[in-house]
Amino acid sequence: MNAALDRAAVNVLLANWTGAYTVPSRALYPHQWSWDSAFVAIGLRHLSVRRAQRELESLFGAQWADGRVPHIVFDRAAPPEGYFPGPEFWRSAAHPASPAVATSGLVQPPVHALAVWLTFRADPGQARRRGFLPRLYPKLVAWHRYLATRRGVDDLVAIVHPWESGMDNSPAWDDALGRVEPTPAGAFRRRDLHHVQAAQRPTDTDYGRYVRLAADYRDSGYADHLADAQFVLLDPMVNALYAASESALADIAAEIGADPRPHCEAAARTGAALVTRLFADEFCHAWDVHERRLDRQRTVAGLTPLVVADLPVAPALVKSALGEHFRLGRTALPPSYDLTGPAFDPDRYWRGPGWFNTTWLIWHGLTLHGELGHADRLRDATLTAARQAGFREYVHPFSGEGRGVTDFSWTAAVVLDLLR
Ligand code: 2M8
Repeated sequence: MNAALDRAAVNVLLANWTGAYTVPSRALYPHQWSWDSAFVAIGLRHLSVRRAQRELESLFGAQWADGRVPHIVFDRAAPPEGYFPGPEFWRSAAHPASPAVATSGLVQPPVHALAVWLTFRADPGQARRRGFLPRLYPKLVAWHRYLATRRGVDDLVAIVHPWESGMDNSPAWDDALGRVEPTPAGAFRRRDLHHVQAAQRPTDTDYGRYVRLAADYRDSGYADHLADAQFVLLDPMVNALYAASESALADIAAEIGADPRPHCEAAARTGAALVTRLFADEFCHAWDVHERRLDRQRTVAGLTPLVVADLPVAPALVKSALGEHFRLGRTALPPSYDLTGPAFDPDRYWRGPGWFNTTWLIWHGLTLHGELGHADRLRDATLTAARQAGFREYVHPFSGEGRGVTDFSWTAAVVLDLLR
């Protein structure tokens, strides 16, 4: 049974490989996405460590001179009408810090150093021969320096657009987005609805606000003046991955003979700030920097700080995962949003469906904190969900029925990682 699932996961990763990286989906996402590539590498390393390394190297090949790793790297050969917003919207070439290839100017959650470390660990000898870590380490350091300096707020990292959270239409952004005047729907053409039913995607009003925020950021010269930006949020998942990636950077530094201490200290500072600033009601929430308050809604992002080592509130997060809001072990996959929350929608994207990458993060965190029974059950449930639905983008959290696109890369990748 597992052999068939393994073969099917490998086939998805092979089919979505372009020669230099893996597209998330041939249909809906025909370019390279930043955090998708990190999850993909975590799976690909079991198939070909060379390819997993290449996946990450391709992404960092598009790093900006200011250290930012763009959330999309565009494939010149892909038809321009395939995805909105495309290169003509982002106009990265006009920016002095941009790379030779066209990219977006936003970022995504910094899971990369963790992916680089896990890729190294799959075959340390081969990675050493290729000089994989010495090549990636300075790029990862520059990436984290961008986040800490240009996006830093009191030892945490801010996002300036919902797309930067990876959880685009999460209800945690509703309040802040409500203050943004949407660009009229007639002023742009969505392409996503050619591939997925509207009921499983963000609304037109959401898109109008995404477009407004992205255009304003672009027109500021991607300047990161947080005081002037409309949407400035501290997201628990972005910061959990930043802390976990600083820990991975410490391991990488030690391996290549650099000083791990600054990374250990940064991981500890961010871990502590996650607790003091974002933890309330036994859960981690998003903080609105302008409004100076927590959004008390619960999303799966609030469980992902489990990936942070030595997190003092880990037992409380495990308890919250098992409780009525997420019912860990009693759903097909952990829902992306509170099952009892007012905005819960089991079909609509990041407002309820279960996702495989966030499930992998919870599994990884449970393992890290020694919760092996819960971790094993979650692994089994994830494999069952993939067997039943295939490698779908997301699933209905109760029935496990597939939603979004099929043959989705990170789904195949994290399933492969759980199988091997
Ligand atoms: C989704 O986001 C993109 C915008 O970046 C979109 O909807 O067009 C999100 O699920 C995001 O987390 C993911 O990285 C991306 C590609 O899979 O798709």
